Amino acid sequence: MKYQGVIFDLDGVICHTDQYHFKAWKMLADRLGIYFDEKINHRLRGVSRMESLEIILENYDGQCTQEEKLAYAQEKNSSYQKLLQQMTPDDLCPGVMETLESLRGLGIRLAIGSSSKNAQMILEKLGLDGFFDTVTDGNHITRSKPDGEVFSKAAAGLGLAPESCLVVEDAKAGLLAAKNAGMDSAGIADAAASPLAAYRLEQIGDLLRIVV
Ligand code: B16
Ligand code: MG
Repeated sequence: MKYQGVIFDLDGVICHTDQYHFKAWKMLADRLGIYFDEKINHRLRGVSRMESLEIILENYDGQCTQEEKLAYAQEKNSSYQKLLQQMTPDDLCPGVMETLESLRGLGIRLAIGSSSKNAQMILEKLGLDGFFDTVTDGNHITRSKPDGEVFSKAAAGLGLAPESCLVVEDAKAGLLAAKNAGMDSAGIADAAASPLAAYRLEQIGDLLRIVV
């Protein structure tokens, strides 16, 4: 087997929560009179909540204190968590469940490596609570993607060396994080065309021929 473990990013790989992130940030931005659109939202993929807020505030004319920033991030997260309540196992990306089951059948260890502090809630809504051998998320790290910490911790949780793990990512920040953690990565969606990715996934099931 070429890899003994596969570490999956969550948002954009296992499911799509970007629409909910967008709606929740848009509500905050509109309230504060800040211009925000889908293009700016795209820059938020894979980066932490506070870093996302800083990107949004690039279009803010006023000044804000650290206390106000924390309150804004909290406001966005409350809206986001309300939107997440509508998620069900039907929100899994196509082919994900079959691919996870097949990889497990091959003896591959499976992890989540996500920047999100809401990863546990999302996994529960998707019916994947307790499914992964280990879950490393935004609550377990001090440095967000593109730092490699989230994937290094996930590999440690699997009990595997970095070179035995393959990372699956949809965002540039995540591909860089895999590189910084010393791991190969497979890019899906927008990340598929990136030269940072060792493999290009047209669909998630392509992983089955990569890992063997
Ligand atoms: P939260 P991933 C990331 O998840 C999202 O892609 C990114 O847009 C979001 O800002 C980040 O989680 C933090 O999310 O506010 O829920 O802690 O792609 O690393 O699974
Ligand atoms: Mg992602």
